[in-house]
Amino acid sequence: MKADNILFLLLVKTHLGISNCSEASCQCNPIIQIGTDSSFNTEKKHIVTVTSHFQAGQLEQIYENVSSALLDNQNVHFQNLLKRLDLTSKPTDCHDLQLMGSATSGVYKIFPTGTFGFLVRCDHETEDGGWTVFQRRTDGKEDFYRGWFDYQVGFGNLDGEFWLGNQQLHMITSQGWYELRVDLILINGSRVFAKYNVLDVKGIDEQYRIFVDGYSGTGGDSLSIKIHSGHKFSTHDRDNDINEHGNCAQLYHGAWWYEKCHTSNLNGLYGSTEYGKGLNWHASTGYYQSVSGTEMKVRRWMNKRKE
Ligand SMILES: [Ca+2]
Repeated sequence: MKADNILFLLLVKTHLGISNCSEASCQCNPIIQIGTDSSFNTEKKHIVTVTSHFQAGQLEQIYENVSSALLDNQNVHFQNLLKRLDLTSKPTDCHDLQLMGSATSGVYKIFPTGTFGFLVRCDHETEDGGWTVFQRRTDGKEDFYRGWFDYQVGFGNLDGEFWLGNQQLHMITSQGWYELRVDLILINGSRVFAKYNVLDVKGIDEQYRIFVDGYSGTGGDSLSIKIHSGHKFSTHDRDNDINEHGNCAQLYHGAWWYEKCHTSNLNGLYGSTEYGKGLNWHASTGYYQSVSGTEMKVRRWMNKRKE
């Protein structure tokens, strides 16, 4: 029921209303009379007048019907509004938080599907924001030479250096289609980045195997080539690489999706200039330089769930 119709009926009640029509003179059905009124025909045009007569009871019924329709209609609107403003709905990642109005980078709790929620760092500044950060190196204070369990559940300080956790990364990126951004600060202070499509970050049963493709950016591609994409995660105490002669995580003091072994090693030894052991992003640093800062982050670009 449109508002102007309701208004019309209310006007009918008020102005034509019940007083024009007694029980004795009215018929059961409303009478609508259409005619012309020559007394106002000053411009030689026909003026059409419409008069109607309702029984009092009919009009009351119409009024009640309109009122209840209005209430039902408003109730639906109200329910829809509540859904949109549902204060109990929970953000599943930093992109959700951004949609809910969060505009400041910092630490927030998110509730990816299938989890009870956990704290993450959100980057709402880089490239329109909405990024959920899962790795950060800033000063070398945190020990990144850790074992499988630490990398699985995460470690460090979300306001400083940290690894969010392979399981958390898996739970976040399983919710839809994500892009991955790697931000790097080179030792000369310049900043470069690399972006990929995240095709998949598998779960524990596949040792958090990662699949990325579609490089773009300024730092060069040191992740998507076959050396990393499609490989399992390895730590010094879990050798999942395909290097038959050792454990890449031990050889290069890191934890990563090694093949045999790497073109990037961002969980390596901070500041190291030893071959392959530092925070290498080969396309930007080669194997003898570290970057001085890193952030790795994901952002959902489509809600569609993976099959
Ligand atoms: Ca090996």
